[in-house]
Amino acid sequence: MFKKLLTLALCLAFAVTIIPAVANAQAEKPKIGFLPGVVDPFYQVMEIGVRRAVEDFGLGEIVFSVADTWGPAEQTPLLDAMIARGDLDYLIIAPTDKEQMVAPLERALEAGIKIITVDTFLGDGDYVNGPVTFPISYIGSDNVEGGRIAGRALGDVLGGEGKVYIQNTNVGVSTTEQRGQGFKEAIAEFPGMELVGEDYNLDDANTSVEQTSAKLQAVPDLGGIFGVNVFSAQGAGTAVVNAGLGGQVQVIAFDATSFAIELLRQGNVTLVIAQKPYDMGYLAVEFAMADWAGVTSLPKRVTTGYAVITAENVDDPEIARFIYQVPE
Ligand code: T6T
Repeated sequence: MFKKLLTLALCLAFAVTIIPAVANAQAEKPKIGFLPGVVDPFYQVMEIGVRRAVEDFGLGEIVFSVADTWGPAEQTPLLDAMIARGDLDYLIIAPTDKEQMVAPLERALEAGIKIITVDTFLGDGDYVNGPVTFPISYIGSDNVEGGRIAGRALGDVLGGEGKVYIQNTNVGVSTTEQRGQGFKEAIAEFPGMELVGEDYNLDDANTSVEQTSAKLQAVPDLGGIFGVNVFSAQGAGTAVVNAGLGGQVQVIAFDATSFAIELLRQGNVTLVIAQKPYDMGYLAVEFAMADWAGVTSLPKRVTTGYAVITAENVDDPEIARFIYQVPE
């Protein structure tokens, strides 16, 4: 009898002391903010990944904010508003400029918010030995390699000869800058190919159409164009179609929007390079959760890979799953 009573008393004591502690630990979940670069299908798919992870981890809520146009002048006030809330533990962000977003993000860090960068990076992207090391990790594509894929594809389809042109976005954007760099490296492997220009459309599809149309007029024997992101590829493709040069001037489109895929199916785009924004978003939340749980050996760099989409493989489900599907 005495033994039974003792066991019961011990069980009660356990329940009183341990169970509330466990319940408390479960209640204490981190609050995560998500601040992508701009409103576009690439980041919309990333948001789907973020929200799915938030649901899977039972986090309930995410603090979300995004600018309508690209740039640090647009992104910084949104970041400051997130800092001012005073309740965020982590921020998943695609910095819109590799230098200009450093100081604003240092302010976030000082306010106790840990940073994970997705898609784009700060400094030189090397968070171990580079000039900026405070983010937990940089999760995104290998953009130099992405540019090389585009350059080699254009070189191959043009038989190693011809004039090519780059539609780029803004100076200082880590990703698109690296894509331009990789493209130039690949083009240099073909002695018969010549880069006849690179324009910056400020991430605006209309500007991209105007610039590409002007280039098509100025260089009547232009062989191919590399559009380095959603808006650049959209503008380049549209200008080529408007000029009646579809299929004649080869377009390599970065980012697998439904628009780019449509142009691919029509024969107006040669190749579409899909990134994996869903993975970037999901993994970033996972990293925040791991850090919150005390994991200290998270990799400072995660590359998420590509799917290269052509007219031949676009209907293969293993490839088609990487087309950016966003709700209408
Ligand atoms: O290409 C993506 C992204 O990777 C880049 O950093 C900015 O442009 C996009 O968001 C597409 O618009």
